[in-house]
Amino acid sequence: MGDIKVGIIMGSQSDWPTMKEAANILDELGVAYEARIVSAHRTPDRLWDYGKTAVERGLQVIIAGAGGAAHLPGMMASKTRVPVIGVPVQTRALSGVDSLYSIVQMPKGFPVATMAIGSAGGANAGLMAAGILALQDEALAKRLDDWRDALSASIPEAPSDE
Ligand code: RP5
Repeated sequence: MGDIKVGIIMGSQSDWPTMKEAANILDELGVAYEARIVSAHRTPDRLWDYGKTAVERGLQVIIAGAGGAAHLPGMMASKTRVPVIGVPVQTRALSGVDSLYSIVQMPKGFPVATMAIGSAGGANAGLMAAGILALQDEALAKRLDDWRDALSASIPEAPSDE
């Protein structure tokens, strides 16, 4: 099994700015990951191979982002028991509500942990993945606690005019 425990997959190059939010968080927390373009519609065989080999390759969390008819996270969840975190990418036509509905409403038996639409969802997917891995990694748990404390400390108690 490899050192990479998180797979970040996305339907298109155009999803990368959103999914890079997850990658940035994982970089900050010192979590190794891989990033791949895996499209449910354009590269279905790649999706199947990725899902089929995820467990044996040692992946413990898959973060999957897609926009529009966003079938990638659900299809990946149907192919592997590795937990899938879904990120609905914001779209021009329907603002990402299409992506959200495509990802969140999974049938019983094949869950996708669905994040918020867009960049906040991307970042939160990274934090969620880190939180899952931190259950069995004390050093990562400490880094994640420190990250959360720093965020809290950065929030002022009173609003300013600037
Ligand atoms: C989806 O279609 C992708 O996940 C992306 O969000 C959307 C648009 O893809 P491009 O046309 O930009 O490649 O499959």
